[in-house]
Amino acid sequence: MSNQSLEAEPLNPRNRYANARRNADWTIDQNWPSYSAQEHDRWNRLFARQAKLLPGRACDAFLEAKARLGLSGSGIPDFADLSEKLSAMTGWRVVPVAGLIPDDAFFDHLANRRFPAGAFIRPEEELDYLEEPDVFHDVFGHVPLLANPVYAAFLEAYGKGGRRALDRGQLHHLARLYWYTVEFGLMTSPVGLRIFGAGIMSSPAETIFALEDTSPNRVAFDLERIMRTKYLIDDFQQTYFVIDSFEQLLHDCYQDFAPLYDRLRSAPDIEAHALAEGDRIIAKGDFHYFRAKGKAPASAA
Ligand code: HBI
Ligand code: FE
Repeated sequence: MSNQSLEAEPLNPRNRYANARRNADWTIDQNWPSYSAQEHDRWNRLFARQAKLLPGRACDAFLEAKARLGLSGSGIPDFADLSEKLSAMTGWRVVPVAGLIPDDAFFDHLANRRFPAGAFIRPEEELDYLEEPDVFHDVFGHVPLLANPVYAAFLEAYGKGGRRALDRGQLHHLARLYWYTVEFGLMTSPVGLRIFGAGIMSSPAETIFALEDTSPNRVAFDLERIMRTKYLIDDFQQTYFVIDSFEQLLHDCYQDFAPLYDRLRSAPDIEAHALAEGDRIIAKGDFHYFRAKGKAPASAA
């Protein structure tokens, strides 16, 4: 090996799409043939782990859609193929991006039923937790529910609402709605609580924690309360919110947000661990997990 190659900047192992040429709408070429056997194998291992854990824990709509879309443990999906199947169901397509994209571009895609999904797969050393959404978080975690017509309508409405929130400078309020539903939402079922949030769905540890641990609060969904609630991005949630159905989620969000945003301007934020006046409490957390990490707030439990 010449010493020249020793100095060469190693390809960004974390995300080999980071410097990919991108389109004006921030999409890139997934270049599906470029995935290595190691990258496909990593997808397969992540998939197999969740496929074993999720029956009895993921909501039926997710499990049914995952099967209907043919998502399997046989390699990273080709977004073009996946989009053909998905668009025939609800008109949604999956478009490849290199990582997080600007808010306005993100919302514009959602408002047009295009889900921006990271094309890279996490490196081996980040198998269990990663900051930025990779192909497993986005395609395994988020995409299946886009095959559900009611959830599909909700996410399109979220995209349209996102552009309005940006114009009002209140994106942080709307981002909480996304965080506590699309990313970390739970739902009731006749046989107990079930997962629908992608951040939980794609994480083996949080799949168990969100449903079975006594540490977090679990509170019934309330739109205005959620939009006042702060969240942590680097650990499990201290409070999970629970919807009864996607119909309820769509119905509760199908309102003129203007008066809501006006009230929110003057409403104090609610801490991630706190219970609030009017909460319909499903489970009050004992915070032992957070206390053990020295993260339990003084006033919690
Ligand atoms: N970009 N690729 C990608 N994925 C996201 O989930 C994402 C994003 N940009 C902005 C964003 N999310 C959030 O700021 C909004 O949900 C508020
Ligand atoms: Fe996500």
